[in-house]
Amino acid sequence: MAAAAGVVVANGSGGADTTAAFKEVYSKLKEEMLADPAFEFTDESLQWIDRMVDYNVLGGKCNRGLSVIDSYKILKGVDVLSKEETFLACTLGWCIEWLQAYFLVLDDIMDNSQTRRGQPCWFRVPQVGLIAVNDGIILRNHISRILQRHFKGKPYYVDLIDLFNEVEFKTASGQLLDLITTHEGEKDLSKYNLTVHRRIVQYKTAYYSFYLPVACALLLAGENLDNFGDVRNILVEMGTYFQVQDDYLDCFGDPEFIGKIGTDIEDYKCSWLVVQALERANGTQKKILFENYGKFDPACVAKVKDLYKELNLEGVFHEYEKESYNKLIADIEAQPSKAVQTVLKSFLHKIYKRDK
Ligand code: DMA
Ligand code: MG
Ligand code: MG
Ligand code: MG
Repeated sequence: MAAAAGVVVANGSGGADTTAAFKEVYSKLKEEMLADPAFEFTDESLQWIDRMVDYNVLGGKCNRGLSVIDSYKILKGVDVLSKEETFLACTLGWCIEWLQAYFLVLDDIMDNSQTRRGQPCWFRVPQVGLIAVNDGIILRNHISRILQRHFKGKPYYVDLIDLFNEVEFKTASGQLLDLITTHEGEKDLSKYNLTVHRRIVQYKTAYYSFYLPVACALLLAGENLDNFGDVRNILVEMGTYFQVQDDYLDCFGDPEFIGKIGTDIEDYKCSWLVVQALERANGTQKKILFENYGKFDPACVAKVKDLYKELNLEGVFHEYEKESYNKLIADIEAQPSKAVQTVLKSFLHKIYKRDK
């Protein structure tokens, strides 16, 4: 039942043709969701889903989704995919973007955030509020509907379902750690360290953002994921590096440019920055951190940010960024397959030194 998109992808990594084909598949998938025979839509529910899906699934960089197509081409060793292959790769890419939308809608409620992708968080939109919780559940269900419609009958269908389920479980468990760490022992900063941080970010970010796109491409290419443990470990490392960037941008990024206003200091998050600050602060500086971290008062937030600057955390981050990059490149070059090396390097180059 996999209808072709009508566009052949014929260029390199994330190019204009890939993006155009990808966008076209979005329209088709959304139309299918709005005509799902399992539900008798009313005019209102149809309009709601149409707007809700556009609002939350679109507007991001689509790095995760586009990586499925790029990775699949590299693994197959071709520049051009057939219409059918293009459609399937784009569809899996969109399933990841849908998964991301589902997590972000709920993450913004839990993190009490204001903006996302340059607009108010979905739950802040008038008349939405906590209906956003159910919208998150709908977005998750769309993924199962899309997979069933386009992949049921493929030899790798069960593996695909298992993959999405496992990655969703890991992410939700990471979100749990992220959220309970902030209350544990009533705001005790001395519990925050790199080990705690690492566990949180691997689960909440790395699996769905990095492992999942490549694993989707591997399944499309007919591979058995059990044979790619090393690749998985490298992607989890890359995802850790990506979340450190996210933590850095939460404080030092330009909200206008990154499209979201940081909340990590107010939310008492176990951010990479606070962990680094704790490792470097003297007694007086620690006192400032303990007294001001996790407070909504803008004056307290400003004191924490001033301390981060005093401790030169910008410099510490840039050093970390270089080291992570070099280590990842070395691990990637130790991989036996040239195609796998290219997949991993192309993903790394999409995020290295990102400012968004
Ligand atoms: C992101 O953590 C993790 C998921 C699963 C959405 P975060 O709250 O740091 O993300 P953001 O900075 O985008 O709100
Ligand atoms: Mg958040
Ligand atoms: Mg969060
Ligand atoms: Mg963040």
